[in-house]
Amino acid sequence: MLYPGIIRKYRDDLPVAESSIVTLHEGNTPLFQSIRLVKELNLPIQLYYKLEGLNPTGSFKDRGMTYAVSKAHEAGFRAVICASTGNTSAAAAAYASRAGMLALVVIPKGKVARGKLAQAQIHGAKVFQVDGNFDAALNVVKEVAEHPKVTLVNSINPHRLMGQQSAAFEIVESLGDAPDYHFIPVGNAGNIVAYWRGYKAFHEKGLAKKLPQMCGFQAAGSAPIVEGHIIEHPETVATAIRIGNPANWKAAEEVAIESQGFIKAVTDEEILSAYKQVAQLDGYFCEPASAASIAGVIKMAEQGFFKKNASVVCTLTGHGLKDPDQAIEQSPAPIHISASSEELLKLIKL
Ligand code: AN7
Repeated sequence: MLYPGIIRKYRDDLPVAESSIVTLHEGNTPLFQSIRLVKELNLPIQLYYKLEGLNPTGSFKDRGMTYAVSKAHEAGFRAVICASTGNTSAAAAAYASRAGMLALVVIPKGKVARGKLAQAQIHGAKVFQVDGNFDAALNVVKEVAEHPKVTLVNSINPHRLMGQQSAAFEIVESLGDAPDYHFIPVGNAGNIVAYWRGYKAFHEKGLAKKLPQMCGFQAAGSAPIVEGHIIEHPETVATAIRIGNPANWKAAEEVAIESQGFIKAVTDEEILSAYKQVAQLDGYFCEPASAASIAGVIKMAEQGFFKKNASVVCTLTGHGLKDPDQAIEQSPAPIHISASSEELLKLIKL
């Protein structure tokens, strides 16, 4: 049978008229077990990556966007609008094109990874850039969304988080239960809230016996929740989570408390190190923001945090190809040789 996307898979949780469903068959992403990274770093855990970069537009945003755009289509809106550090705009543009709607996108100038901008553009979104960060862009779109033909598809839109819960459902289906710990990057803090709601919903239905501790990670230069105040000028190489005033701040703090987890920070150095390690040891290329979750696992393991053999899921939120410039910057330049095998063989040790 053709996999139908999350709305048709979880029909009771995501109500919308059948004729309004806008899907790119998102979801059903693999849960992929770390073999070499856990071994090399001596991590005493069963570590799984939820590969959200394998969604149709290359990030977890597709789960929320299929539902938000379907509901917008059902309600008869002409256009969707979002502010974005990149992935939301890529997903909004793709789903709007599928729905025959207009996507309006407002981004912080110069701070959106190239792959994401390319996606918004090729799907035909109208892309605007502002001098200022994500938070400034969000203020603009909130005002435009007051227009009767336009609706907001940032994660303030409750349909987004309802769709994103589906990732937690899938994890429980894959493992047969919730994991002991769930590690996740935090930007606007919507995803951590969505996962928790998803785990709780399956727990209440008796489909999961336990609930995970939710462990969120912000980038140290953009860590308003950790520092307890708005960051006026957030900075981090992980541009996806370069957010100084998260939309779901309060709700995320409640999740950390209720799940007996926490929200902490990892430095750009730790993020980039994890980014390279998962690519070079486990063969998976995620974007820098996604690696914040793995950096968090490594950091907590160093502090002896985990009980032995605990199951840990890390959400790898977006594909590495989203941000090719960062990958190239983190790697040695290609070695120039004359077109000869001899010269190549002289330069390597086998
Ligand atoms: C790869 O696209 O906010 O904590 O505008 O793209 O739910 O915000 C992206 C966020 C993590 C943080 N990883 O998730 C946007 C945007 C990646 C992301 C996050 C984002 P939230």
